[in-house]
Amino acid sequence: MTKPHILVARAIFPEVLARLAEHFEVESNQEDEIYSQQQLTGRLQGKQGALITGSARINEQVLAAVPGLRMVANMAVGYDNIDTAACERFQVLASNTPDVLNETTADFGWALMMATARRITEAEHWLRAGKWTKWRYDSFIGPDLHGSTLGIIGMGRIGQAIARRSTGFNMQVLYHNRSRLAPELEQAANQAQFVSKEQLLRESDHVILVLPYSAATHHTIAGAELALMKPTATLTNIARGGIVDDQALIHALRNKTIAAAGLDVFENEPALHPDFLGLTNVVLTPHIASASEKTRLAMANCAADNLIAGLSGQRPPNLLTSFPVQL
Ligand code: 8YV
Repeated sequence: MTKPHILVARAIFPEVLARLAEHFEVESNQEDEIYSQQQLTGRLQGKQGALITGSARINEQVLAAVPGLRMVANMAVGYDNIDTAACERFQVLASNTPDVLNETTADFGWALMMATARRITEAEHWLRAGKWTKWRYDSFIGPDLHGSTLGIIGMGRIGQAIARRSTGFNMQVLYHNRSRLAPELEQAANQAQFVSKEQLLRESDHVILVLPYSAATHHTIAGAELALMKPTATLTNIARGGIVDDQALIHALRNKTIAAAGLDVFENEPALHPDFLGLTNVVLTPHIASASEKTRLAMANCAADNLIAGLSGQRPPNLLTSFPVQL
């Protein structure tokens, strides 16, 4: 029996590529070229499956141009790059990689939130520039984390992992979510309290965004929302850039209507709004929240597991589409 042909659209761990090669004829992009949509469509010709990341957009146009495609496996939990409704119409299976990255991403959310509140990168840049000539009582002072109120917008599995970590900091946790969690999950999430977005923004000292991106969550945080926040508050975004209106955030940071922001994701990443670079009260990282060796390997293997299952007629463990899986 001939093996199905797949595209691995970005560079991945060689051991995962070797695993895939046992099941498939693999065309891989180990040079890690960023394909345009046109190049992606060209590379997908003759392929039954693809392992992709957030940089590949699977939409109506791509699906219409690749009639033989049967499955796309995203190496990410967020799948705003995949039009799942179009996948349903074209009967192309789609999967993501939930759970394997929860704890690593929660760790990073804390790291970014702490660096933001305690001005770690700003202080380091100052030190490296040779400006440290004396200690001052008010050098790089910022808000405390311990004993403060943490506001989590998006209380899925990663949000809950962030909340659990807050017990050691003796924080009160507020959350806002599409729906309220079951009481036992709220209890486990440091007794998190379900509140409106407005109450959360008004009362939190540190707000962290962990919600999925969609048309419904586009600019969840824009000018009106930033205006509700305390001038001493921080905002951390580890979700997707489009959840925050960059222009409004830059305005708030510049005018110090909020204290600081920590951003791992941006509206047009990897191109970020140039004004962020001129601000000292923002910590900027290049979309690395899931970047521990163990987790990235687990994500790649999870995407591979899904693809292997789907293209052999079995139900992929992390299926996003609802039509029946067939060979
Ligand atoms: C990925 C992420 O590294 O899982 C997600 O949704 O944002 C990250 O963990 C990135 O999207 C690569 O596809």
